[in-house]
This record gives sequence, structure tokens and C-alpha cells, in this order.
Amino acid sequence: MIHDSRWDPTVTRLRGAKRVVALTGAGISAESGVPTFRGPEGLWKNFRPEDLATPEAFARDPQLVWEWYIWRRGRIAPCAPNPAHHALVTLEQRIPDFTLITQNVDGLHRRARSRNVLHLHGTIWEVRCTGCGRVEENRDPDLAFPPLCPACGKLRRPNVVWFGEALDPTILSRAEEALQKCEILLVVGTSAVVQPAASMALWAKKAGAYVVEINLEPTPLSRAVDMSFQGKAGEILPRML
Ligand code: BJW
Repeated sequence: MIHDSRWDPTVTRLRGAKRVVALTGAGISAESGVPTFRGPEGLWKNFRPEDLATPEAFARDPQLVWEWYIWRRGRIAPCAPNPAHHALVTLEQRIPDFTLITQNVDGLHRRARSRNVLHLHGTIWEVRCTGCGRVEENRDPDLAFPPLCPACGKLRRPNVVWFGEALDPTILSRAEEALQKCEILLVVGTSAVVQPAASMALWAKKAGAYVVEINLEPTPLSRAVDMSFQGKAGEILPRML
């Protein structure tokens, strides 16, 4: 393997680091076969976010929204974690204080056995009652419509965060805390356009972290970070470790 000196500062820092955060987006699961949102093959190419990923869309046509989520569950279910997910598990085992913040709802980090995972945008494998708020795991591939709450009889929705909705304040403050104190932040496979996740690299940088981006292409963050690697997460992350 050819030695590339651009890797040295990151590799050296990772070796000595005690507090590391990884922030991941849809790109980390792309090599597992999970569709991303943006880009030529992305979900938003064929679907409009405002028709499917907003509370207004769900209020207007819950069946349409549920059909989309059931279809996505079917796409995700056969997908397995890839070398990038596994590399982050290895990193967690080496670093005393490691936090994985993910925007992904696919559950692949947990399946890979990452332990300290903060799901900023929820999970596609849970349902939440719009009446009483009860949350339950649900992996039913043929979820019948309408999915009603066994406790209060109201309609249940996917337990994800749609545009215009607030993130869980507990998860957000745990993420903020980890970003404030980390020495290194790895930003992997996110287009960095959806807030507040898109600002997290800047928060960490301001607090003194060394920020490394891994993405197939440049993003709005690329100029602001300390090091930007272009390529597949499933190739770069294992090599970096
Ligand atoms: C690879 C690769 C490989 C490919 N290797 N790389 C401030 C300014 C402007 C707007 C806002 C703002 N604050 C809030 C907003 C509004 C909005 C927002 O950000 N809009 C922007 C689009 C303009 N944000 C919100 O509404 C958020 N809520 C909020 O802030 O609430 C405030 C509030 C407070 C109090 C009361 C009420 C409200 C919520 C955002 C929720 C986002 N939800 C979704 C859907 C989740 C459920 C689901 O999955 O169905 O989350 S949208 C979608 O985008 C999903 C993703 O998590 C998110 C980010 O996408 P991501 O992960 O970056 O994926 P892609 O596809 O965009 O990019 C993939 C990248 O990977 C690409 O760069 C590729 O190059 C790369 N890649 N293969 C490495 N192998």
C-alpha cells in the first residue's frame, strides 16, 4: 500500500486520543445498499421531502407516508453493516470516551455492535403513538394500515424526526456535550445540509477539536474542516484505523 502523508496527522491524533466523536450520515450506509437522500441515486430524486418527511405530509396522507416507510424498511432489512460501520466499532473499543452521533435511521450502527450511539433523527424500526406518545420497537414487514396504538387507539407513526420537528432534547444535549469535549471529530458520509447536524462539525471545531471529513465529494463543510478525505467510507475508515 502506498504511503500517503496526508493521513499522518489524523492517524497520529487517533492513536493518542481519549475523546473521539464520529458523526455519520446516509453515505456510511451506501455501501451496504441503503439509499442516500441526495445525489443522483438519492431518495429525493424520486420523492419530494415535503410530501413524505414532514408532520404536515403525515397529517394530510398518513397512508402514503406509511407506504413509503414500509417500502424503505423493505429496502433496509436485508442490508448488513459494511467495513465503515465495523471500523467505528473497532475505534470505540480503542478510545476511552467514544460517542457515535448518527443521522441515520437504519439501525446499522447498532447491528454492527456500536454501543454508544445517539440517533439524532430516530429509528425506522420504532413506531410512536400520535396520541399517548408510547414508543415500541416494530419490524413488521407487512404493517397493516392504519397502525393503531394498543394503549389508546390513536394512529401510530414512524419514530423518526421529520423536517420542522425538534430533535429529542436529551439526545441533542448529549451530542452537544460530546462535541464540546472531543479531541477529534470524524464526519462521515453526510451532505451537511440538514440542521442542526450540519453545524455540529463547526461547534466541535470552535471548541478545539481536530475535524476530519470523509465523503465521496466536497460538501459545504470541506473548506472548514482540518482534513477532508474524498472516497468511500468503507475503504477510508478501515485503512485509517
Ligand atoms: C458517501 C458515500 C460513501 C455517498 N462514502 N460518503 C437552520 C437553517 C436552515 C434550515 C433549518 C435550520 N434549522 C432547521 C432548519 C430546517 C431543517 C433543515 O435543516 N432544512 C435544510 C434542508 C435547509 N431542519 C429541521 O427541520 C430539523 N429540525 C429542527 O432543526 O428543528 C428545530 C425546531 C426546534 C423547536 C421546535 C421545532 C423545530 C429536523 C431535520 C430532520 C431531518 N430528517 C430527515 C428524515 C429522517 C427520517 C427518515 O429517514 O425518513 O433526516 S431528512 C434526511 O436528511 C434524513 C437525514 O438524516 C438527513 C441528512 O442527510 P444525510 O445523512 O446528510 O444524507 P445525504 O443523502 O444528504 O448525503 C449523503 C452523503 O454521503 C453525500 O454527501 C454523499 O456524497 C456521501 N456518500 N456514498 C462516503 N460510500
